[in-house]
Amino acid sequence: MKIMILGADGYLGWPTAVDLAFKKHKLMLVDSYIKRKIMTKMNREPLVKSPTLSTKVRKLNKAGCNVSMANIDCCDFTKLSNIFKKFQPDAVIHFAELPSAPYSMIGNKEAWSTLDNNLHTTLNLIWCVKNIKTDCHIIKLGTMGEYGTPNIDIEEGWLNIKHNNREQRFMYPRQASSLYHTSKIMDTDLLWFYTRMNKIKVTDLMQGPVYGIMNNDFIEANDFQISFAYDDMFGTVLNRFIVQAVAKTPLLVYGSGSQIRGYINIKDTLACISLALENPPASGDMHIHNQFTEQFSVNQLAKKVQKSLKKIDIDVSINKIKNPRIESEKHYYNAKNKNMMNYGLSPTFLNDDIIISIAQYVLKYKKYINKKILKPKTKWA
Ligand code: USQ
Repeated sequence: MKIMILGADGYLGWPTAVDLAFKKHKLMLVDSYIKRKIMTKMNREPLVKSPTLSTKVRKLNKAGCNVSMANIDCCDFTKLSNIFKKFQPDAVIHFAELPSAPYSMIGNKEAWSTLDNNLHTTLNLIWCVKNIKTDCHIIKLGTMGEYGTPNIDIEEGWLNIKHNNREQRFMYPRQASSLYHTSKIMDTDLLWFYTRMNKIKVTDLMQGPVYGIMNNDFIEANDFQISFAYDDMFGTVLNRFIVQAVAKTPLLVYGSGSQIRGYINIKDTLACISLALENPPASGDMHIHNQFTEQFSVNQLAKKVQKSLKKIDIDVSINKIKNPRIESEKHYYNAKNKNMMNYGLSPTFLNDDIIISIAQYVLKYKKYINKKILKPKTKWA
């Protein structure tokens, strides 16, 4: 297939590019490096720096892949549509969004940059598809956080409502607890609007917090490491706990630690993206899949990390600190995740070996850990 990846430089974009390049798809990688620039400006570098896409793409092509790249901002409609027109993709995987809840809550400027970037990139992509190639499949990385923590089971995207003896299928109610997550609700709404109006094909992958690293010969041989963030803005909780343990600092549990989320290993993220590519919706239809494999509370995650890392002589304590976020801590949480399993996903479950293998990766780069960026600095209120 001819596949465009928007946001191909990031934690998920780069591994996806490597995975699909070696599956012999023809790729066009797009990135403006906005996240790199923000991370550098805020002194929150990922654990290991990776070269920019041009160097990496050259090596991919030397290894027999068929990959091009464009360093453009998807917020620029003219530039995006020119590339889209030339490449004529069969599918576009859209990661080109600012992904940080804490960043979006710093102040007005950060709120606007999150909203502006995320809605602009999504709307421009939709316009490329509807004007240039309507049968192109849009795969957008959504987030489980769009649903929030409702007091009823979380279905996969849709809910049948019976009201005064009449029935209708609606989008499952969304109620997020950060501006970032709210921006994702808004772009979902844009996609659904144009699916109805212009008969485009959309898959929305409602993903939970991702953890882990990608073990890949090409990445390791060339030292093209993934963008593994562990800081308070861009790091997800399990990756942060493992870095905190390796740095011999306590695991920072926000609030009571009873918050429950659905988690996924990055290997399964890649598998889900391939499954989404293989199972496109019909024109005028929108698939929504909940993309996580297991539910944990933050306390359970912290205890798992503590117990597993004891096996490699890392002793770590757990610190409950005042929650910098405004989020429900004690809540019902039961989210469905059957769609991907029905497509054939065989889930990777979190166990001691996986936690130890991530810790061993972090240990290799221990000297780069910046302890100053571990504690949360953004308060929601
Ligand atoms: N948490 C801690 N300690 C930490 C960091 C987080 O206790 O050091 C807690 C948070 O309070 C929260 C939970 O862990 O209850 C998850 O936090 P997170 O930072 O791992 O995840 P979140 O901010 O929700 O965002 C991340 C990604 C985002 C993605 C989302 C999926 O940054 O791009 O959309 O996970 S989800 O959470 O399902 O919405």
